[in-house]
Amino acid sequence: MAQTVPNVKRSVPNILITGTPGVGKSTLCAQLAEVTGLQWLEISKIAKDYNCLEEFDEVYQCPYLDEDKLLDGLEEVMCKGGNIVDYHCNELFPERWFDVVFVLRADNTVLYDRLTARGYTGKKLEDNVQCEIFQTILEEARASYKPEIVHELYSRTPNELQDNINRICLWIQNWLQDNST
Ligand code: DAT
Repeated sequence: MAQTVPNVKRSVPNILITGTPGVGKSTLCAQLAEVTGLQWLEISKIAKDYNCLEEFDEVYQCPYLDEDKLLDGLEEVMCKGGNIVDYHCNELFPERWFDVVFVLRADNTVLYDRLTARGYTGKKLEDNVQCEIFQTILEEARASYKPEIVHELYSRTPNELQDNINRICLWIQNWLQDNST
């Protein structure tokens, strides 16, 4: 079972960047970590490093995730704050971990091309494009976190990427001002 830990006030915020695979999470997180100095936690990689991946799902061509083990492994670092968490799902995380949630979006055609370029085919490609069409990840975020901390950001072009980084940096500045003692 994941630990239950009381919510401790952080001096630096935790940010969740979520969205359908291919919407541009890693691209944005890498640049955001560089400009802010916050720590980028790429959950897909961390799950591997913490040995949280179990047997392979042949249909979806990806391994099952041991969520409790992953969450336990992340608890300490998340309590300290200053993290940019990058993952395509969001409902598995404790709500108290995050000060803001950004859901990245892309048009279906843009996403289709990006995922095809990544080598996705068949059911995996179709399911991910449908996930974006039905805005599944946005709905999941709105159901899992206070709606006022959930923001939708389109990331279709390099200009939009830059705008999003500027917007998140501004959000961080405001948060730091509001939460300074
Ligand atoms: P994710 O981490 O959500 O799976 P990614 O960051 O790997 O997505 O991006 C998928 C591809 O799209 C990759 O080739 C980089 C490109 N990309 C990401 N954001 C973009 C943007 N705003 N404009 C143009 N291309 C972008």
